Amino acid sequence: MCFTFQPTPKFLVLYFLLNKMNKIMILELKYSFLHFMLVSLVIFGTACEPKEPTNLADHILIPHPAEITASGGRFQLNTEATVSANDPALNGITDYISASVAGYKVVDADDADILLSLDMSDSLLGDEGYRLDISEDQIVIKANQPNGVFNGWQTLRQLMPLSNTGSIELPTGTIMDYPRYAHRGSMLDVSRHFFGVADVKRYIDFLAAYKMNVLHLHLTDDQGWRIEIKSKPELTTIGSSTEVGGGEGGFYTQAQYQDIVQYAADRFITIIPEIDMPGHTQAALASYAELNCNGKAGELYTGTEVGFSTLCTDSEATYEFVDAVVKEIAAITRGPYIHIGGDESHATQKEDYIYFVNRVQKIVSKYGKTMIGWDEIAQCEIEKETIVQQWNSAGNAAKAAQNGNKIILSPATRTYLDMKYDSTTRIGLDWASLIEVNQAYNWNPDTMNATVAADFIHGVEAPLWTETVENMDDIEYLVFPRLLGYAEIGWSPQTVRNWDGYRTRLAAHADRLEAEDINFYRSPLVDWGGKDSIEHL
Ligand code: TNX
Repeated sequence: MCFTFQPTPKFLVLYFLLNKMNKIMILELKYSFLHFMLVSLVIFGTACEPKEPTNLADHILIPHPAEITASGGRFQLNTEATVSANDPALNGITDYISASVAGYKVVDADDADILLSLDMSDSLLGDEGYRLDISEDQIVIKANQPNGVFNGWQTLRQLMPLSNTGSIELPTGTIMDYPRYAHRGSMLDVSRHFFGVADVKRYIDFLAAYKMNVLHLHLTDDQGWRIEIKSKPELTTIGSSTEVGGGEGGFYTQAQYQDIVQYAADRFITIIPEIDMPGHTQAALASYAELNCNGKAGELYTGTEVGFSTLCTDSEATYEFVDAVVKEIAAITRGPYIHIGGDESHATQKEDYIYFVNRVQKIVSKYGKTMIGWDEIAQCEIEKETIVQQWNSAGNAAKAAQNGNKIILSPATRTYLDMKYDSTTRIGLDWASLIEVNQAYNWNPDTMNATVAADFIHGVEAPLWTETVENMDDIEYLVFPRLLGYAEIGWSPQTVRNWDGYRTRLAAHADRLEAEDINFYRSPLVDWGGKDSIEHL
C-alpha cells in the first residue's frame, strides 16, 4: 500500500501543544504515539512515492499513438507478471514477451496480468493497429491480427522501464492506435561495408521497437556482392571479397539470409532485398566477364565514386544472369518485393536503361514478386503494381503518380541517415544536406511533392548508406536518434505531431537508449535533462 502523507498546520499545532504539556503522564503517552506516527508516516509516505506518471496521456511514447484516453488510476505490475493469449496464433508473441522481460511467465489464464487477444473486429485498426486497455486489474491488448498485438506490446514496453528490477505502477486508460502509412522502413547498405548477421538482427530489433515494418537490405553495389547465389559462385568467391577502403568484405549464405528473413518475420518486419542494376554493378562485373560489353572481367573496386559501372544491356548473358539471381532471391525471400535498384546508371545510355528495366520487371513478375526501384525507373514502362522509391527527383515521383504507381518517400534532404547532423559530425556525408534532428522530423510526407496526391504515398523509408560507416557504433551514431522521428512520421497522424512535443518525448528516451547501450547523437536541439553528455565519438 502506498500513500503520501503531508502533515497539516492543525496537526503540527496539536503536536507542539502536546509537546509543551508533556509533564502530564497520560499525554506523554499520547505524545510519543503521535511522534511515532509522524515520523513513520513521513518516512513511509516518501519511500512509497510512485515513480510512474499517473496520467497515461502524459507519457513519452514514440511513435505517438493516434488516440490516448487516460482514466487516472493505477495498475501494479510485479516482476513476475503473467502473460496469456486467447489464440494460438499469438503464442510467438507471448514467447517473445517472456524472452524480452526476464521474470515474466506465460500462463494459460484469462485473468493473467497481461492478456493478448484477437477478439477484435475493427476495420479502423487494420492489420497493424491495436487497442491497449490498462484497467486497475488487468492489461489487455486486442487487435484484428497478431501484427497489431505485437505493436500493442511495443507500446506497453515503452510504458515500462527496460529492466525488470521491481514492481511498477502503470497509469490506467486506453490507447487506440494504428499506422498512417503501410510502409515504414529503413535501408541498410551492407555492400559498401559489410555487416554480419548479428548486426543486422540488432538493426531489426531497433526497427521493431518503434513499430517499423520494413528492412530494405542493399545487398549489392560496386564495392561488394553480399548474397550467395548458388548458380553463380564467383559472385561470392570474387565479388564479396572486399569493401570500401579495402577491408575483407563478406556475404550471407542463403541459410544466413533465411535466418535474417525469419528473425524479421518473427517481429512482423518484411525484408526487401535489393540487387542494384544495371549501374552499381562493379562487383558482379569483376566476377563474370560475360556481363561486360568487352567480354573482359572488370577490376574489384574499393573507392566511393558512383555512376561508372553498367551491365551490358544488349547481351543475352546479362538477362540469363539476372534471371538466375532473381530466381534464387525470390525463392528465399518471404515478402512480396524485390528491389532492382536502377539508380545513378550514368554509364548506361537512356534507351538501354529503359530496355533493361522493362525486361527485368518481367523477370521479377515471372518469379512472383513485385518490383521496387529508385525513382529513375519512373522513366520506363512500369506496371501499376511497381513501386517507385523517391530519393532525388520530384519529376520522377510526379511521373510515377501520373502512371498510378505508389511511391516510397526517401528524400535525401530529409531521410538520408548517412548525412551528417552538422558540419562537425565525424562520419557521414553532406552532399544532400546536413540533417539535424529537427530537419529529419519536421516534414509531412503527404505534402512533400506539390504534384503528388497523398493517396500515392505508400510510406517512408530512411536509408543508411555506409561509405563512411564501418561498425555498429558508427551505425548507431547516425541512426539514433533520427530513426525515432522517421518511425513517428510513418506511424502517427499528422495532427498529433509537432516538434516541441516530440523533442520532449525524445529527451525522455535517452535513458532507454543508454540502457540498450546505443551510441546516439545528443543533439543540442534536445534538452537531454542536464545529464553529462556522453559523446562517444
Ligand atoms: C546516392 S541514393 C546513392 C548511393 C550513395 C548515396 C550516398 C541512391 C539511390 N544512390 O549510391 O551511397 O548517394 O549518400
